[in-house]
Amino acid sequence: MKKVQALPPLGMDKAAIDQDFRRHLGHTLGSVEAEAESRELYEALALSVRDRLMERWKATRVAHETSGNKRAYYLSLEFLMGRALGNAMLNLDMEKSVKEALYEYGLALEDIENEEADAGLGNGGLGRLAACFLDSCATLNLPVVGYGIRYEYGMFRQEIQDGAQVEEPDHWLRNSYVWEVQRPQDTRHVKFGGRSEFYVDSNGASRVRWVDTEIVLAVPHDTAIPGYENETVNTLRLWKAAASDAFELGEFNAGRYPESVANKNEAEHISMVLYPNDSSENGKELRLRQQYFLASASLQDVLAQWVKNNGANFDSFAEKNCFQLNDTHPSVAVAELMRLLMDDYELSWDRAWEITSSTMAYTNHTLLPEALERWPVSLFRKLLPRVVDIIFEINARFLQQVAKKWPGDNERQRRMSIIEEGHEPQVRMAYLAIAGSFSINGVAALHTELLIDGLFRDFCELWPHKFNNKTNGVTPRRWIASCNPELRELLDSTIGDQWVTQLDQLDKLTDSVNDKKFRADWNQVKLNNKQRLAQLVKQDCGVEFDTNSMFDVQVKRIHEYKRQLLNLLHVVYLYNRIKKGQIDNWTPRSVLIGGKAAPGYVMAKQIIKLISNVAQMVNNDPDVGSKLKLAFFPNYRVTAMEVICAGTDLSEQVSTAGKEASGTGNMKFMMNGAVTIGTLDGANIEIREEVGDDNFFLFGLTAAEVEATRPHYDPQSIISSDEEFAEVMALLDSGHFNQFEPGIFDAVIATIRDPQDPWMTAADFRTYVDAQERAAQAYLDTERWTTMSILNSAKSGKFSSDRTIAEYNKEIWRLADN
Ligand code: 26W
Repeated sequence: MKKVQALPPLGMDKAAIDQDFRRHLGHTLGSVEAEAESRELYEALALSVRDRLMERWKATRVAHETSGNKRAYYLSLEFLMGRALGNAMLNLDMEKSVKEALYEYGLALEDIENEEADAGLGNGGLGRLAACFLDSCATLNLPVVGYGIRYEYGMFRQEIQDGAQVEEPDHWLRNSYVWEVQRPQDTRHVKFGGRSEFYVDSNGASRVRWVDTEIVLAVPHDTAIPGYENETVNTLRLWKAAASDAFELGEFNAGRYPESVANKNEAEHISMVLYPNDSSENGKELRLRQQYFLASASLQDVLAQWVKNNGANFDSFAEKNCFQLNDTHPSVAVAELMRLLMDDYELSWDRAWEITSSTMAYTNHTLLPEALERWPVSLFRKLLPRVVDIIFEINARFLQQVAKKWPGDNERQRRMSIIEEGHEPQVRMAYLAIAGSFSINGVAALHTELLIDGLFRDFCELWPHKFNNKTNGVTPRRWIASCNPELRELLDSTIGDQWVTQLDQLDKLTDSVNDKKFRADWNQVKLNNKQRLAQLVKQDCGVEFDTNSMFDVQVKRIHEYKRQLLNLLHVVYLYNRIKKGQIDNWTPRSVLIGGKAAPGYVMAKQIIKLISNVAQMVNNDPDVGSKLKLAFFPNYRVTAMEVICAGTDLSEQVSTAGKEASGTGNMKFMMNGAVTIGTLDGANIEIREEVGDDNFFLFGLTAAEVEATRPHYDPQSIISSDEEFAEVMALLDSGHFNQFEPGIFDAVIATIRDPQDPWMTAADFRTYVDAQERAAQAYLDTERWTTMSILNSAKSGKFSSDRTIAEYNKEIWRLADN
C-alpha cells in the first residue's frame, strides 16, 4: 500500500480561516453562502477550528504512542464540558483571526457561539472538575486520556413553571455534534449475564471463562482536548453502546425480524441517559450496567493498546499506566482489571493483583452517607457473575490482612468487609476502591481530614500511606480568560499574560491595589460584567437587577446541605426589615439563586418553589423597589456560570460545615473578584487562608461544633430567643408567601424547627445575618470593597487546576511531561 502524505499545516491567519470557513459553508454543508443561517455559520466555523485541532491531535497521539512514557487514564461517569468552540479558539490562539474574518460579514462571534449546545454530561462539581482537569492535563502536556460515556441525553433541561421545577430531556446531539470523531476500529465488546465456567488450560492450570453472555458493543467517540497555546491536543474518549450482531442473532428468527431488531434497544439503552442524581445512589440496574460498561470498555482499550505495543507481557505495565477513579462510580474497574488480566491474558491472581493494586487510584468526592454507593450482591451476580466471584475473592484475601493486623477483632472485620452482610448483602464500592488502590484522596484539606478521622478511619489505620489530599482547582482558561475577556485584558496590561498558565502571578496585583487608575478600571470591568449578567437575568428570569446593587449569588445543585434555605431566610429577613421601615444605611441587593434539584428529591424541589414564591412577593412589592430583588435562575449550567461568575459581587458558600467536600464554584467566583460569605467548610477554609480574614465574610459553626451541638440541638429555643428570627419564621408560617397554595411549604419550614435537622440551619441563622450585615456595610464603602475584590482575585492562584493536576502528577501519577 502506498503511504499517504500529510498536507502542510493550515494557516492561522485571517485569510486562511476565512478560506476554510467559506469552503465548509459551501462544500461541507452545502449552504447557499448568502443565505446561510446562524446554525450553518456556527458549523462552518466549528469545522474550520476543528481542522486545526485535528493536525495537532494527530501529532500528540503519535508522540504519546511512540514515547513509551507512562500514561494516566481519568475514568469518570461524568464530564461536564460545556461548549467547545470558544475554548478551542482560546487555546489555539485563534480568537483574533476569527473575529477579523467574521467582521467582514458583519457577524458577531457571540451570536455564532450561542448556537452550540452545552455538553452537559454531568451533574455538578464532580463532572465539571473532570472537565477542568482535562484542560489542565493538556496544558501541562501530560499524557492523560479521559474515559467516559457518550450519553444521548445529558443533564435534563430545567424549566420553571408556576415557580416549580419541570424536567425536559436534553437531546444535545440533535443538531449533529461537530467535535466528536467516531472510531469504530477501536470498538470493544462488553459482556453481561451468563455464568462462570471452570476449565484446565493447555498448561494444566485451572482457569475460568465467562460464558453464555450477552455482548454489548462499546463504540468510541473521541473529542479533542487542546492545551493552552502548547500544540498539545489530548483525548476524551466517550463510549456509545450498540447492539452486537451476536445480540441480534440470539433473538433472530425469520418470523420475528422486526422484534429482534427492536431488541437492540436493550443494549443501546446503556448510554442513553445520564442519571441526574448528585447525592444519593438509587440502586438502579441500568446505572450498574453503565458503570461496568465504562470500566470494562476503557480497561480493554488500554490493555489492547498495551498488547499492540508490547505483546502480552505485563512486566512493566504498572510502571507505565495509572487509572484515576472519579469517585466510586467506575470502581468496578478494580475487579474488571483482575478479570481481564487473569481470564484473557492468563496472569496468576498474585501477578494480576500486584498490577491492579499499583495502578488504581481513587478520589472521594463526598462525605454524605446517602451518597456512598452500595450494590446488592444479587443484582451484581445476575449482571456480572464472573466479576462478583472476583470481588468475593478480593474481600476474602483483604479480610485475612485485617485479621492479621487485628487478631480476633471480628467487629472490625465486619465493619471493613467489602461485602456488607445482612438481609440483602451489598457490595460497598468505596471499600472495593480502597482495597484495590495505592492512593486514596479527598478534594480539600478539611475533607481529607474528615475522611481519615471518620469515614475511612479503619482503612487509614491499616494503610496510612495510601491517604492524601488534593485540593480541587478550576481552569483559569475557561473561568477567567474565556468567560471574562475584559478582566483578561486588564490583567494582561497590568501584570503581563503569564497568569493564564501560572495563576500565582495574580499575586502581582497586590502591587497595584492602591493604584487609582487600576482600581477605576477594575470597577469598570466589574460593572460591565454586572450589566451583562443583569441582561441575562432579565431575559431568563424576567427580573430587573440594578447594577448599582450588590449582586449576591448562590448557584449550585439544590441540596439541603448546601442550605439555599439559609440564604432564603436572609432574604425574608431583609424583606421584613424593609416592611418595618428599618432601612437606614441600606445596601441595595440583587439576590440570584440557581441550580437543579434531583427529580426525585422532593424537599429540594419545594425549596425551588419557595424561592420562586418569595421572589414573586419581594419583586412586586412597591415598598421594596430596588432595595431588594430575588430571582431564581432557570436551567443553571456551565455556559450560564460563565456569565454569572464574572458579574457577581458576593459569593454564597453557606453549607453546613463538614458537608461540602470542596466546592469549585467558590473558586470561580473568587478568581473573578467576588468576595465570599461562607462557613468553614470544604475549600472555603483554604480560600480564607489565602485571602485573609479581612477579605472574607465568615460565619457559622465549625465542623467539630456541628457534631458537638447535634445531641442537644434545640432550634425552637434558638428561634424564640431571637426576635428577628422569630419574625421571619412567623412570616413563613402565616402563609404570606403561599396565600393561594395553603400548606405547601409546611414540610420545608418544619425542617428548620426539627431538633433532628441534619443541616442545622437555625444554628447558623444569627451569625449568617450578622455576616451579611458586615458584607452590606463593606459594599457601601466602595473603596474598601474594591480592595477586597482585587485581593480575592490576586490571592486565587492556588485554585488553578494546573496546581491540582501538578500535585496529582507529582504524588500519584508520576508522568514525565512530554
Ligand atoms: C451515586 C450518586 C452520586 C452521584 C454523584 C453521588 C455522588 C455524586 C458526586 C460525589 C457529587 C459531587 O459532584 N460531589 C462534588 O464534587 C466536587 C468535586 O470534587 C466537590 O467540589 C463538591 O464539594 C462535591 O459535592
